[in-house]
Amino acid sequence: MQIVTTHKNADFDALASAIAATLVFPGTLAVLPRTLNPNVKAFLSIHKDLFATLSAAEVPYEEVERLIVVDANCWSRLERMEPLKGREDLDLWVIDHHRDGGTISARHRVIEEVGATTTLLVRELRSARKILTPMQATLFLAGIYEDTGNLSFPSTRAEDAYAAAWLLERRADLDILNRFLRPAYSERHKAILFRMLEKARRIRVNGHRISIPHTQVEGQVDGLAVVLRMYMEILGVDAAFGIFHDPSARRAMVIARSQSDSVDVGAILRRLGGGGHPRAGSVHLRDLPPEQIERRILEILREGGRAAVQISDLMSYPVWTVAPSTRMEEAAALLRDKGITGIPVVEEGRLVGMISRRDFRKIRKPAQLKSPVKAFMATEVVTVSPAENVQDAARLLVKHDIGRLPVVQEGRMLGILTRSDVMRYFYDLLPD
Ligand SMILES: [Mn+2]
Repeated sequence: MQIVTTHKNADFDALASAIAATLVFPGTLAVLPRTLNPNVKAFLSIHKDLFATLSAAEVPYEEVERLIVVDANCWSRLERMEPLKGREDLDLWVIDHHRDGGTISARHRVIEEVGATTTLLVRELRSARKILTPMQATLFLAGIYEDTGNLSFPSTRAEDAYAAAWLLERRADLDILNRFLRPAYSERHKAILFRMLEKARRIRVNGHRISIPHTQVEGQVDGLAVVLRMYMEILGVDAAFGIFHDPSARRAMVIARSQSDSVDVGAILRRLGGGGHPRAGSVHLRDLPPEQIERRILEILREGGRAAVQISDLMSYPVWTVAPSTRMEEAAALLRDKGITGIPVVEEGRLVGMISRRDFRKIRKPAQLKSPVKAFMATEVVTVSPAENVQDAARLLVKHDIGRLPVVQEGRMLGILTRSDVMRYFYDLLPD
């Protein structure tokens, strides 16, 4: 007997990979965990008859010769597979798109960093020229779209897009797909979100804006990831770790989402025994009060140190400066010759103002070109410290609609961070 299984709380990538594996390995039965994400549950309630699936409780372990694990590489994330763990004669396969944190040592490992595990299986189906029904194509496309955020997450690879194109050629139905991929958001979710927002708190850790809300939930509530994502977006934090705890059952679930490259929530929750990828992760915990979970998350975040790239790595220096007594016409010549739009005004090494092209609009008569820059300069200058993180600096540029930020430490100007320096950071064009 050959079986394929996937992680608990199966999402579309998990379900699609499992079903695709039954086509890649003919004669294989899909064993689905009892806990499914609500979208998948809704999809299966209508399409179940089209797949031959088995529940974990029905598996005759002695008869299993081959186990294929898809979209997971940890025993703890599988349901009821312990009896197969450590069986030497088992033909064990792992097909996954997350490189680290694996605890299954399989003879056959297909682990590649693509956006969705389904992409790896679609590659096999394509090269074997398998014929898909439109319904299969739709399910596989849902798997790829869900895990890549419709091909928009940074984890997306070109191959995910090729696989998606191939599935569209095989008549994947976007109407059906959109209906099931729409996040389930109910009155109950709304009530939970409101409770979270009432107590919302932002904290700063190593320059990142983080929120770790604690919320009591009774019994099983599906789809909390949707609530957490909305919470993160409303608060405008880089990452949120939602601790949903049920005191009567003494258990808690942590769901984390990140919208910053420098906070890898999957790696953080792996340290707590969970899993995920840089932008999304989760973990189930028992007998740990929420305060203690929060403390643990904060510890791990702090150990992570600063964001890899700091402003001091990006800023330009030395910087052209003028003195407060410099005449406006000289400043104008400097702006023109150097092709820049603003110059810091410095007195004895201290930043006292900024003179930019805009300030020249205040000049009414030619004689004013002989005046010192201090008569026209802006004295309220927005600055950053060299250890600040680049994302925050980018927010300042946008918020104040300025093109450059002097980098200042203890009143001394060290350099200047321009809009193009920030662009180089976002497009990964860093100097070696
Ligand atoms: Mn996946």
